[in-house]
Amino acid sequence: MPSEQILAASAKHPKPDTTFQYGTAGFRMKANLLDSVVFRVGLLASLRSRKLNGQTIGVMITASHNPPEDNGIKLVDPMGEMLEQSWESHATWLANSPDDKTVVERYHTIASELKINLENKANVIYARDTRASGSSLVASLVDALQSSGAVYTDYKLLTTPQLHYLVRCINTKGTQYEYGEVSEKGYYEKLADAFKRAIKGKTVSGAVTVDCANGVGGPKLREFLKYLPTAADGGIDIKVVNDDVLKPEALNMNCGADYVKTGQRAPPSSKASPGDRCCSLDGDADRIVYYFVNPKDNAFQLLDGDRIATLAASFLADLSRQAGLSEKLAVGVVQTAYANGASTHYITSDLKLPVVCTATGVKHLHHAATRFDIGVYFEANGHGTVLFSPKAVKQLTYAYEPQSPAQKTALDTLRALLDLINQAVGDALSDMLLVEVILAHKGWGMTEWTRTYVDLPNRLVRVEVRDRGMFKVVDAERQMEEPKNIQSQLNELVQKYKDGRSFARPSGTEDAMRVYAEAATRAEADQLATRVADLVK
Ligand code: 16G
Ligand code: ZN
Repeated sequence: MPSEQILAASAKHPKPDTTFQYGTAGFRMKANLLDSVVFRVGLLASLRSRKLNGQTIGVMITASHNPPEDNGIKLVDPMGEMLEQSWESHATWLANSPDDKTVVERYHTIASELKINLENKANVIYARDTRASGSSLVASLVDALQSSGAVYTDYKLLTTPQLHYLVRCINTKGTQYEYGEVSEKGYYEKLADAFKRAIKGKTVSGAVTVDCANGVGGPKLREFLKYLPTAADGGIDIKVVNDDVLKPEALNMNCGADYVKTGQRAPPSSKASPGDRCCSLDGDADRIVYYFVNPKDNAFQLLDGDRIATLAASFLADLSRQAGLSEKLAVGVVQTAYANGASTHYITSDLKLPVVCTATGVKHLHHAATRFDIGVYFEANGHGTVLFSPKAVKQLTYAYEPQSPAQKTALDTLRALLDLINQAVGDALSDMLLVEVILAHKGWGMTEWTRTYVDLPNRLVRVEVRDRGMFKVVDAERQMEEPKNIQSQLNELVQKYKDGRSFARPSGTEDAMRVYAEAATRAEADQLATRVADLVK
């Protein structure tokens, strides 16, 4: 009987005295607290697959840019998207069951409330990043999958986006939406082939140095290089740095996308010369930021998610115009309130494209991007991708007949990008190749890319508060509804600053408030941030 098996297996994974919550990116915390959570998420993965008639569900064990001693777990839905939001509360409920008996009871309650046929097959695949705690957490997961009778496959070490890719490939196999071959090799081959088609006839100037945060992106990028043509073969030269995965304590330490974005500086280990094109991935390779040292003034210049979004949007809108498709396909950009005001202004005023603002967290942006035919979404921190609607896919792949050789060329590039860009989730390796392709097409270096607009000085501060639960934010986190009096005071403050803008929101991953402020000068942005922080303290 599965119930007895689940009960017995659960007893091996006792819950510590902690309250868990499935947050913006699943459960994430110190790895030594996660054993019971992983077991219970495994049970939920079985339920989710059964609910969806045996479609394959993904489980990723990673804590992304967090320190090495942390870990985390998140579920991937059949098309490679994040777990449907309504299921997050089931995950939280199951994870907080006080004892094993309650685990089994709640497992059955979820099944009966959601009308899940427990006789259905359950299929689950999983992978992990390079953290030392990963393999023991995988053992807890396997206990859950076995005791709940799921069929499962261990994909060992993968980047988060690679797992999302595999889930999508499995569930689309044999349909008209077949996404790719179900293997890690299939991922490299698909992207490498798309890259070759996208870069055809163009030259990537100089090498790009990729900081892999000493995470799983390192070995995966090295493997990927075997499939990518080098510059001598009309491709790209990629220098891999910070790819030491044998020293677990090196993960995300003084390197990686989060280090670079938060500190606005290159990793101290960087040997790049002024002008060199560099980028950094995070620990599970779903985030990327670019940067370089400007040879003119030796100043560090960051090109974050906003820059990648604007670059991609301008290129895709140009291509769709050149292909003769601009009437048919609506191009738009999705950002969060953290997007630099200058980038939003550039998209609306210069590119003349619509911008939608959503709450923080990939799932919100992803969802909003599906409303465009070509929806570009990026968080400023470098999480993002471009989504093509079913209508766009149809036009690009067979319905549309180009009317001239120029239209055909643009259409071919769009088709290549459709394959190059990970449609399941933001993917640092795919995003990097996208940026490289666009720079090559535009004939741009980092200086030209930087010149598109000037970032407004900004400041982000973390504020410790007694209870962040008392803050209620609305309008894509830009307005504070509760406590009642704060927003009007915030508005008054903001009015005093030229180009001032500010908001405060409770963090979804830490017990703190975050305050963002921007203004015409550095000093004013700092001052505004401090004043707003005082308001919420
Ligand atoms: C999570 C989100 C990330 C977001 C961050 C905000 C995903 C996969 N990850 O890491 O996109 O930027 O949370 O953190 O959605 P915060 O709520 O603590 O500011
Ligand atoms: Zn990540």
